[in-house]
Amino acid sequence: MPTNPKTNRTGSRPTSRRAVARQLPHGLTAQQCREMYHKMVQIRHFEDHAAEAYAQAKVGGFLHLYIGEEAVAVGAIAAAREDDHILGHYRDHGYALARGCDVQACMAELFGRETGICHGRGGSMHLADAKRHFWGGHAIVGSHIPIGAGMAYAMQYLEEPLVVLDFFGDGATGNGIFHEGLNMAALWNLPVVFICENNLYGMGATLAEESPVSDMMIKAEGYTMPAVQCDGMDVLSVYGAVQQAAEHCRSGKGPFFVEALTYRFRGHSMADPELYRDKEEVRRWRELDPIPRFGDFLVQHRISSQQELAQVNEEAEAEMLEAVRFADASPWPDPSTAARGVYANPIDPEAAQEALTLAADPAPAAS
Ligand SMILES: Cc1ncc(C[n+]2csc(CCOP(=O)(O)OP(=O)(O)O)c2C)c(N)n1
Ligand SMILES: [Mg+2]
Repeated sequence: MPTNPKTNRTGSRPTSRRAVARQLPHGLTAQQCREMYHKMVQIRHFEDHAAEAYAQAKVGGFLHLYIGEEAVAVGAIAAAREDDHILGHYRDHGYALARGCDVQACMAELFGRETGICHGRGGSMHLADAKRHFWGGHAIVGSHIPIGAGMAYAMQYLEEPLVVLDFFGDGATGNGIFHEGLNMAALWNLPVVFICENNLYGMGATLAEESPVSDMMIKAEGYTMPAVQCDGMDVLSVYGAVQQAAEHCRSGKGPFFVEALTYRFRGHSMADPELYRDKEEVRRWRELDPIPRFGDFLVQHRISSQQELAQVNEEAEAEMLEAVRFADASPWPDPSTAARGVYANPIDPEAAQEALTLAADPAPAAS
């Protein structure tokens, strides 16, 4: 047998990076995989720093961490078009960063600064970025489910080939508004992917305490909506499920329900002492951490080396340190602008005063 350095012992060529990439699932390229890993790492580091800043009283209001669930936002949003619409609940840092929102502007928003992505008016629960078609960040559980259906109706009406990804938790499926949203979406055949993050808890309530069924996808059946369950700790599983769902919606077949089985490693919010679950359960789920798991996949498929993964982590850390510095140094919003952005067409204060005066002192009735 010739001793060609380009051949292995049995004479066949060693698999090249390109050849391995061709075998990737769901038609993904190696570059897309690297980007998904990068996004998950970015979110993890962002939230570690957000938690630290919260403990230093730099972040006002509530702070709900997405740590452990990164594969859901990243896999789902990577499977959508860049201009598809995104809505989510208050655990929203992952959606924003997965969609490519500016890291510094997101951090400054948590710090309540004028340079924040919503000029410091929204805080952690209300990140939004209209130019990236990311419509928030909703604090009222389930409130954005019919809003997502409404946006999907607009896409259908305007004949835009866009779909809506609407993320919510298992807890939201007990709200009336969830059923109204799914009902309307099914009746009107709307292009919306409902993505339920089943993380086993709604605040301190376990799944068994909050829902008569443990599989949330069963709830879609009542609306004749196709549904799949995916492994929310595996970015590839989420990608595949949402790719299928988005294709279905885009081809005019109506809504689709995706249930991602996931787990939050931290409490409901930073104010949660976590008395409702034991540490052993958390430890077992931490073993499924989506980031090292996908890192192993990248190394095994020779998409990235261990050194490259370490570099991604180092760069994300440096990026977040810079984001915290930026947020700290940013100015507070001017209090006189507090009402700006509350209404799309702000009420003219003089006209409002005139209307109030007239209402208080009506003209005498004609005799
Ligand atoms: C309409 C409404 N009811 C109650 C609350 C208080 N609340 C905030 S988060 C939450 C739990 C929601 O759990 P889930 O939907 O599973 O999302 P997760 O926090 O697990 O991501 C509740 C009850 C609220 N914000 N809105
Ligand atoms: Mg939940």
